[in-house]
Amino acid sequence: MSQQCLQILGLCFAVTVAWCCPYGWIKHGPACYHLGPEEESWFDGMKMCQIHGSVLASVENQEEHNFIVSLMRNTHKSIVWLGGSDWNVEGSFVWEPYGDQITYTNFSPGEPNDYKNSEDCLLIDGSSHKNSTFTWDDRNCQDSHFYVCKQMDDITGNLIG
Ligand SMILES: [Ca+2]
Ligand SMILES: [Ca+2]
Repeated sequence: MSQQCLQILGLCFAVTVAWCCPYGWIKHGPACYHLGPEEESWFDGMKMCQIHGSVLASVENQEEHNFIVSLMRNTHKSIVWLGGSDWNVEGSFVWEPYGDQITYTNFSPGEPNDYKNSEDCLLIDGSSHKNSTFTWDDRNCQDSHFYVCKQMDDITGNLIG
């Protein structure tokens, strides 16, 4: 199925069943993704995503994980925040802000470990510290890292020209 789209005068016109992502965002499956250009705390990363009509990314399966890792590699970002947190109930990670259950995980061995009882936010770590494995870790939400926003096709998908 073709996934081309036309952008004319700022309006999107879908060709076949596709839609347009905002400029600077990358379409993959039923969502658009954007890597934040600056390092932020998990909270500020979530806020920045929300300003742009999205949330910190959830990861539903291995294929989506691999896609986000490819974004990280292409932009030379070794660590990015995801939308997962166990801030609400320690040890029970959900996808914020909706509280969706996490069904797929890709944690590093020994993670999540809630180190010093202070780690409540999820990230993908592809740094040499984790042997460039691009696996998940819980970290202190106040730490500053790049982050990945995800915008679902809730509204734009219906704007067929
Ligand atoms: Ca925790
Ligand atoms: Ca940890």
